[in-house]
Amino acid sequence: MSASTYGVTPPISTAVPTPSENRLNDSLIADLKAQGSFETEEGTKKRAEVLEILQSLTQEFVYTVSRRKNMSEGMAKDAGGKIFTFGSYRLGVYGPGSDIDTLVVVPKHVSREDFFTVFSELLRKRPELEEIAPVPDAYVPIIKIILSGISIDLICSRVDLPQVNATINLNDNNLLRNVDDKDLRSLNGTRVTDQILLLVPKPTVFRHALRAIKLWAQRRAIYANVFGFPGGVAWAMLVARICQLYPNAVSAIIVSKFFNILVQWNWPQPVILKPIEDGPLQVRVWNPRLYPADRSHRMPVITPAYPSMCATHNITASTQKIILEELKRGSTVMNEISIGRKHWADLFARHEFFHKYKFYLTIVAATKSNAEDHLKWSGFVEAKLRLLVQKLEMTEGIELAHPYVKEFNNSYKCLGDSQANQLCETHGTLQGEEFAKLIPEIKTDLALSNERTNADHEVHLMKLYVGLSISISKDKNDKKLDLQQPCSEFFSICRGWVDYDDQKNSIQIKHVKLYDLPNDVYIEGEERPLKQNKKRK
Ligand code: 3AT
Ligand code: MN
Ligand code: MN
Repeated sequence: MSASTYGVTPPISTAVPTPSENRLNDSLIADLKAQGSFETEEGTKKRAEVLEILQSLTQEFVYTVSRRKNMSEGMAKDAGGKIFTFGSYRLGVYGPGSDIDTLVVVPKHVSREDFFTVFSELLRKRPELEEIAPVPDAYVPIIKIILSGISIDLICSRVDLPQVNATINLNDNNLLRNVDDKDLRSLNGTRVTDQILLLVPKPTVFRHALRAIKLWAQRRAIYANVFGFPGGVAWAMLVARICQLYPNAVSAIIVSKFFNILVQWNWPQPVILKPIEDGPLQVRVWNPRLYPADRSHRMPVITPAYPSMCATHNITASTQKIILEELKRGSTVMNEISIGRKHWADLFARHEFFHKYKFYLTIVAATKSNAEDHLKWSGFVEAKLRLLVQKLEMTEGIELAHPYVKEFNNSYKCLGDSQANQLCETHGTLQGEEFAKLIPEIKTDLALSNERTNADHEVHLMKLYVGLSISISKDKNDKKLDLQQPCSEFFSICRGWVDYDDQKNSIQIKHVKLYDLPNDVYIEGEERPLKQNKKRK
């Protein structure tokens, strides 16, 4: 196979590693180990065992449903059923805390409803099951479980076949015929991951480089699809593209080229791993010449499996600026690492989000009800945050609206309504943190909340942060920053949620100055920014 087999252009260089590049690579692997990136051998063995359980449960599931539909013993046995994985486990970049994303593929006479009833009953019978949370009405319907201590995301897809046997190949586009949208989305996770692995010249080089990039993106707080940054699949495709361009390079060189190339990339030129394919369905394939929405993608990274989609459509003007800044920083630090002036740990240094802005917005979504209701409400608000970011970045006087990539959750048992209201009122600030110390905090556990314990005076709070760079100059006194409009538009969107109940749900936005941020946004060992005592000019 010639090197140019991989990707849409010939490679940039087919050079093999020099001794010093090999040494640099060894130090990268050692650092990744030291940072806890790899799962232990026992952990990996346990994961394989759990997957074996899931495979046999899947066959039992298909068999049970088949028998109930009056199939003969033999036909029911032959109906099969097969599991596939996707996500970090399938890519081989999982750590000790990773879940296993698992797809259950079933023949046409087994329905999604069966998955949520029959399969979930089978799971509940297993002694290894520690938690189970089915979410049947999600965009991708899912059962989240913990089995033998391992988190597992289970999704299900039905294909238009009477039997699903061990040799089934999900890469066949014809398998997508006659499946509904939810099945298509479910199949897509595995199809995309499988394609990525087929499209890189050396999977192990790719994996180690991706581990490094994931660690870097997480530490720098630019890993979060829902908040307008690339997610796991997008980062994987970006690394894969670099691997195609340097087919013989070691992981450390891939990381270095990753920064150099992406910092200079001619966005919105898309990053693609192979020519975009046409296929047998009436579905949209990413095409900026045809669709104006696709033309608006700022840093498109396109999935390789039919139907190709843009994995980074959530990126906004602000998050693009932030990503490019980080790529620039990465490139600078990486050059210094290459000449021995800096270490890998410098590349992986923690972000300074809660140090670097003078003003922050705190978005607080509160639920006066049980934890389950809060999960739905806060999830909805979270998914809408990037719309607020987009409105803010179009507001005069705002240079940059920087969303933080993690939500904070707290739950309390209040004495009564007035305490509950005051709690919501002050949450998200230093002062609110003091007030909350008077109120007993409660642990929320989805397994417990399913039992619908008495939720009287329970208050669940989620807060999100957006850092603001403001560009109004001092001498233009007549212009004051006015955030009324973007905020009220955001409120309308949130309150338009189908299940919105103003007795239970609330949404607020607070302006918080740097020195008024609560302590819980800082991690252990991280010092709060200290107010300088110098006079302001
Ligand atoms: P971890 O090692 O598990 O942290 P990961 O890359 O496996 O990293 P996830 O398990 O969160 O990350 O996601 C795996 C895939 O599941 C990525 C994406 O294809 C799909 N996915 C995750 N969250 C969503 C979502 N909210 N909607 C649709 N697909 C999602
Ligand atoms: Mn995962
Ligand atoms: Mn997952």
